[in-house]
Amino acid sequence: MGKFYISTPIYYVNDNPHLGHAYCTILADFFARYHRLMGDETYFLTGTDEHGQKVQKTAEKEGISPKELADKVVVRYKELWKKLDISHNDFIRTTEERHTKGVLKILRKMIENGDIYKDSYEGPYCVSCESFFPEKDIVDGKCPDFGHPVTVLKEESYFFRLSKYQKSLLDFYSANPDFVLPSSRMNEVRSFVESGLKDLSITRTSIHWGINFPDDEKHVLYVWLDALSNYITALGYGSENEELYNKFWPCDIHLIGKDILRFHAVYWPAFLMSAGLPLPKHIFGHGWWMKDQSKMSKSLGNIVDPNPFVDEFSSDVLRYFLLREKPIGTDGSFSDEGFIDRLNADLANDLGNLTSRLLALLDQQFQGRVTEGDGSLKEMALKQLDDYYKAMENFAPKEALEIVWAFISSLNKFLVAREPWAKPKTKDSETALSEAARALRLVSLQIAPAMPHAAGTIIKSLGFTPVSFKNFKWDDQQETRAYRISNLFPRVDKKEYFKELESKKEKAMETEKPQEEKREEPKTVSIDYFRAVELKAGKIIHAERVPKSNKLVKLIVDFGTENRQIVAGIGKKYSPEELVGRTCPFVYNLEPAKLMGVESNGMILAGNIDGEPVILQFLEDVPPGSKIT
Ligand code: ME8
Repeated sequence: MGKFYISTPIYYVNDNPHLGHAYCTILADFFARYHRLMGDETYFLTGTDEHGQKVQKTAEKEGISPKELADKVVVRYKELWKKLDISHNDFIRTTEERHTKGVLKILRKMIENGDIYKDSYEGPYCVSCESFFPEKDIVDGKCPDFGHPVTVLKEESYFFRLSKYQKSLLDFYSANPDFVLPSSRMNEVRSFVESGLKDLSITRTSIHWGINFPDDEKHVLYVWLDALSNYITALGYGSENEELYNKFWPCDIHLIGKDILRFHAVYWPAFLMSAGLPLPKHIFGHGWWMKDQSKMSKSLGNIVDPNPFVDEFSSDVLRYFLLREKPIGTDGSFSDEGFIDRLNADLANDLGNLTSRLLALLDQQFQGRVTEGDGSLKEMALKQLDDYYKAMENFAPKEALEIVWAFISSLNKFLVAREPWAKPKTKDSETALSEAARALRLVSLQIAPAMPHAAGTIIKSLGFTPVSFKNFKWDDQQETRAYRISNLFPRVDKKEYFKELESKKEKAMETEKPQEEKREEPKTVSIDYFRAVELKAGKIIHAERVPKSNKLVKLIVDFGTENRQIVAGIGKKYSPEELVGRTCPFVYNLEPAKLMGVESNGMILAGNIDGEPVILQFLEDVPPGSKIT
């Protein structure tokens, strides 16, 4: 029996889970379920990344402690994973005692190896990426990965001798060319390491929310050493019982988004080398789900919440869509329309119809009796199963499901050719239906990693006892009794669906009134009263009209340390194109509100000429984020 250990990233708790997080976790679940069905002893780990500046800052904004924030958000992750039938073996939180213990053990080993030293660091730092970047990579004051604004940071810091590991890393990549997958990403990583590695700052004195550096408590561990260690601390590394660690480490695959590849393919192996621990076998950097041409992110206001899709259609449907719609390595665009089309074509039509038609014919003609069939589909079935195995071993879910769907289409053709409905209760009809039932049993096994519920229902309704890939045999269970079920995936009327969606949105808009509270303002205000209003310069980096409104424009505004979404009522006077690139004054600490269903986090200042808004601008260039006092 083999062993298989797979992990997802641990997700930040400064934000609610969205479709991107769901995607990575579903992918990992898909592979974990497959390996369990292959008979491998499988360990599937997920969890949350709860320390660091992002969490500290969000908590401050919400007026709660970072731990309170983590406790609140972690529940949303756990609930979503339950809803999505995620079968993880463990869920690690970096605020757990077991994690701290393990991190300190790794750090101790790195110190013993002479790889940690104290110095001070000054350089461009991106708060969003929690990362310093080399000066040469900064363009227009923006980080090279995402274009977030960077600030110069100087502080005393402990460093890790990453530079010492440049050659060992390159040797390791040469010996393990499939360490990073897809292989195109291996080249990216190799070139990054070849271009030279600088030592890595691993502590902060400016952050308080994290694991303290031993014997120097003003230093807190920088989030990546803390976070990456979760992959072994969850297995008990550093505890009294390292049994799981000894059994499952090294990990077979760290599944991550391509955004965090460098941390996993360069820093993590170097940390492990320094601590004298084995390296993971593969790092897989999957592509992103995009919405409106951009990666989903809260600051761009384009995130998709997976919950309504599960509530309306089931977790099986969402899982199938995400796994099947785009290749794992590349980016894909999410649309409601694409979702419904996929559901109707693949699930309602192909699989749903095949299942209900076959079960109905078996019931009508043979009271559900399934016999041995005539073996006419066996060769094709086993050939496609072989191809499916290959796709799964290559971490290619879309391709694996395409193979199954090509088989489903052959089964539909097989029934059309044999026409069991035209010769009821004959021997030929019986063998054709029984043969198709055996093939559908195999289909249900092959879709089980993607759609555990549908797979279970199909196998049960065919009267077969569930098997795994390991003990699957085409000809076993010679006779069974099937029963009818209603269509597993009812067809969705697209027109009706979108009509209903629109009316739901309209209703939601009606209940969220624009913020037009009428308050008695005092005639004069004290300076303290005025100071309570935080005004800042912000640069508009994106603008688009709010659908169905000729007045409202959705802006993405750069405030130096973060981008914010702000809705402004200036759309009658200004087109979005005219607004992009301008730096204007904004009220920065206005209570968040929703305008026509769109979240707004601040307010642009504007004058008023004959009832028309006119925006204000500075006479000189003012950096985004400058305070206005
Ligand atoms: O980076 N499409 O956490 P995170 C697809 N805590 N996947 C997406 C996505 C999108 N639009 N957006 C996010 C962190 N993801 C660190 C990780 S690991 C030791 C520490 C997925 O909450 C993708 O897998 O920002 C990405 O790597 C992960 O969420 C980042 O989650």
